[in-house]
Amino acid sequence: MSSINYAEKIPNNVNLANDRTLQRALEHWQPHFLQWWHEMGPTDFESADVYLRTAVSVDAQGWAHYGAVHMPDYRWGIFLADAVPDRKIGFGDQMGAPAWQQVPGEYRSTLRRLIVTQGDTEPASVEQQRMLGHTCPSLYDLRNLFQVNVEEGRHLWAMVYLLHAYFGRDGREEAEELLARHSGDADKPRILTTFNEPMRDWLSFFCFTYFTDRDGKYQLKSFAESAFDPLSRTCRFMLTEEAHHMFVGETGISRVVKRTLEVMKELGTDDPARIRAHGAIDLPTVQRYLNYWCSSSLDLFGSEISSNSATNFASGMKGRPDETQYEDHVLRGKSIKLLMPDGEQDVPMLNALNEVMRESYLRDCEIGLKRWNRQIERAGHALRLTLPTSRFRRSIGPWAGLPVSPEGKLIAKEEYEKKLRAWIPTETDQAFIQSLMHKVVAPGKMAGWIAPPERGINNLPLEYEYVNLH
Ligand code: BYC
Repeated sequence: MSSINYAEKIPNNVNLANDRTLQRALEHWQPHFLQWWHEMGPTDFESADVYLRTAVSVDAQGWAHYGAVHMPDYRWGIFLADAVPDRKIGFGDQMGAPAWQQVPGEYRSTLRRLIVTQGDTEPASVEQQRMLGHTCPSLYDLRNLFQVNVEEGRHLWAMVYLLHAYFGRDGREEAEELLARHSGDADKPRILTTFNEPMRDWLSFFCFTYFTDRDGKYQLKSFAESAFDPLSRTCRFMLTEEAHHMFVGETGISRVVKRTLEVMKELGTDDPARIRAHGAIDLPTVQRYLNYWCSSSLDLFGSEISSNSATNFASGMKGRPDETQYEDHVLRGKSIKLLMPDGEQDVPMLNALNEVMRESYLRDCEIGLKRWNRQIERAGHALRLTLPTSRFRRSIGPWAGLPVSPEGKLIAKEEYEKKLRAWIPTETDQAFIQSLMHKVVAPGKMAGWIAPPERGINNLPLEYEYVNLH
C-alpha cells in the first residue's frame, strides 16, 4: 500500500518528489488555488478551528485523521487508490487489453474534456455553498458543511493532478481555467447546469448533497472503471470521501422530517400554515425542494440519446457504475426501447447509456425516500414523499422544455405552468425557508426547524465544539 508523504508542500502518494517538473508546475498552481479558496470559499471562517478529517492513507480502514484545523491550512493533496497489478480494460471494444498508463493520442481531447467537466463541479459546489456558514443550524452542521467544502477542494486537486501530469500545456491551462470560471457568473459560468444554481438555504444544501453529490457518486463510479488507469485510481479514492457528503444530505433531510413530525404531533395538525407558524417546514414544502433538486440533477446525466456516451464507452474511457454487475461489457448490437416525446424508440444501447445510468441513479435515490417515508408512516400520516420521473422539468435532452408532470405525463403547457407552483418551491416558500435561516452556534444547540442528529462526529458527543469560532 502506498503511504502519503506529508512532509512535502503538496501531500501526495504519487511520488511527486521524483518528478521535479510536475512538482514545480503543481507548486505554481497551489497559491492560485489558495487565493481562489480565500476569495470564493466559505466566507469569514478562515480563523475558525474546524474539527475536520484529513485523508492520511488510502487504506479503507483508518484512511483519515481527525483534528482541529484552520481551513486555509487544510492539507489538500493528491491521493490515488493503490494500483491493481496488471489491470485490464473491463469493457468496450478494447476489453481485455492492458489498462492505459498514458493517454492514447486519439482520446486525448475527449478525456481532457471529461476530466475538466468533472473538475469544474468541485470548486463550483464550494462557490455555491460559500454563504451558508452564516445561517448554520448548529455547530455540527457547520462542521459538516466545511468538511464537504474542503473535500470538494481536494477533489479539484485530484483532477488538476491528472491535467498537469498527463495533458501537458493544455492541461495546465485548463487547471487555471478551473479557478477562473465561477458558479452563476454571467460571463464565465461553471460548465454544468446545476452548478450555476444559487444555494441560499440549508434545505437546498441537504437536497444538493443528497441528489447532486449522488450524481457525483455515479460519475465517479463510471470513471473508476475507466481504461485510463490514473483516472480510475483517482476516482476510486474520491468515492471514499463522497459517501459522507451523501450522508450529510440523507440525514439532513431525515432530521428536517423528524422535526416536522414532532411539531405536527405537538399541534395535532398537518396544516402547513400552522406548522410554519411553529417554525418547522411542512412536508409539502420538503416535497417541492426534493422535486427541484432531483430534477436539476437529472440533467447532469446528459441527453437520453448521446453519441458521446457511445464513444466514451466503446473506447473504454467511461464505463457504467459497477461494470462487473453486467453480463455484456461490449454492447455492440444491443438496443433498448426508450420513451421519447413522440413515442417509444429503439435506441442502440451504446447511445442510451446516459439514460441507463439516470434510471439506476433514480433507483439509488429511492433509498432515502424509503427511510423518510418510514418515519412519516410510523408517525401515522398518509402523505408519502416521492421522486419526480426522469422526464420532469428537464433542460437537457429530448424532454427539455416540455410540459411533463412529476409523474411523467405530457400535459398542456398552460396546465403545466399553473401547476408548477405546486411542484417546485415558490417565491413564498423560499422566503419562508429563508426566514428560518439563523445561525445557531452554541455547542449542542439546534435550530428549531431541524432535529438533532443521532450521534456526533467520530464518536464525539453532540455537545462537542465542532467549530471553535474564537
Ligand atoms: N449542463 O451527449 P450529451 C460531482 C453538454 S457531479 C450543461 O447530452 P454526454 C459533484 C455536454 O457537456 C459529477 N451541459 O451528454 C457533485 C456536451 O457538451 P460538449 C460531475 C450539459 O456528453 C456535487 C453536450 O451537452 N461529473 O462530481 O454524453 C458536488 C452534449 O452532451 C449537461 C461529470 O459530469 C448539463 N447538465 O454526458 C461536487 C462527469 N449535460 O462536450 C461535485 C464528466 C450535457 O458537446 N462529464 N451537457 O461541449 C460527463 O461524463 C459528461 O460530460 C456528462 C454529459 C455526463 C455531463
